[in-house]
Amino acid sequence: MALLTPNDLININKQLQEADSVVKRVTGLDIKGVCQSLYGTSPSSKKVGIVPVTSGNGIIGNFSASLHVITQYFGFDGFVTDMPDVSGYYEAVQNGAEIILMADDHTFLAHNIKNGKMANNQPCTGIIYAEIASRYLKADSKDVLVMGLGKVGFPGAAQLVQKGFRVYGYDPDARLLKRAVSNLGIIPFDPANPKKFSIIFEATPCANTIPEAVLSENCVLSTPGIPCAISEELKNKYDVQLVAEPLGIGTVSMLYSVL
Ligand code: NAI
Ligand code: PYL
Ligand code: MG
Repeated sequence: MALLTPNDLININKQLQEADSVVKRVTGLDIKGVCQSLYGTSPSSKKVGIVPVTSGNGIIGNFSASLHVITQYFGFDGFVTDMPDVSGYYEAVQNGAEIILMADDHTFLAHNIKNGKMANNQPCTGIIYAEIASRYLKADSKDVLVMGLGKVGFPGAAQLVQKGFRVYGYDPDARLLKRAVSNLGIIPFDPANPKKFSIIFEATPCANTIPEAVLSENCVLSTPGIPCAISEELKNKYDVQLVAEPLGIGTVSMLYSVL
């Protein structure tokens, strides 16, 4: 998995506010509203223990602090433990945490220890970014382009198929493209034979993955992918509604999914 850097997380509160205002413009709902509608849950100030994890590449500067900001932003009662790892988990539970948030290099989980529900960041991120894209108020058709069909992109594509969209998908990994075609019934997208879309969902770890030929004026590009899928120049040229944020949207999707 591509790991975040401390730089990605600078001023997460401002990044969240900006993302929230784009989501409102695109869908008519704020991020909380999308989560409520998606999961049918709403938070009642749940206590969330955030446990730093030192294994593998270790602690990412700003990661736990950003999760703290994110929990507060969305109305949860978050706290970061003083100790990391097993001692941190123990500390979180001792201090009344109802939900645990913790991540190593492979898995970022939310575990509601009261009701037993558990969420993984990758599918929860794919599902909410796809859901936001699917709610675009000015969409001109039910056609959606999905770029990247990996651990985030596949569940996002599944969400769009389930909602009745005509999903075109592309991944340079032929195995993953084949899996999405046979399991989800998506239409393989051929970059050499492009068409325009008003809704695009992207989930890759690469920059500039969106060819100019697929962009329609004022299209929505909903993308958790880091780095960003589109250049500033193309974004401005087509007046793209860009939903992109490094951690908070995926995290709140996890939290709502375990309530
Ligand atoms: P993954 O490695 O499972 O999937 C990425 C897929 O993108 C691969 O299958 C790869 O073949 C494909 N790909 C590469 N270049 C492409 C191109 N030009 N066009 C189409 N597909 C292309 O990675 P995963 O876990 O799905 O993560 C995707 C991205 O999302 C990463 O950058 C990750 O850091 C980011 N992410 C962001 C989150 C957020 O909250 N913003 C949360 C979780 C992940
Ligand atoms: C959750 C993000 C989204 C993109 N990549 C994922 C990532 O960076 N995962 C690693 C998280 C490690 C956190 C570290 C800490 O500070 O506790 N162990
Ligand atoms: Mg996010």
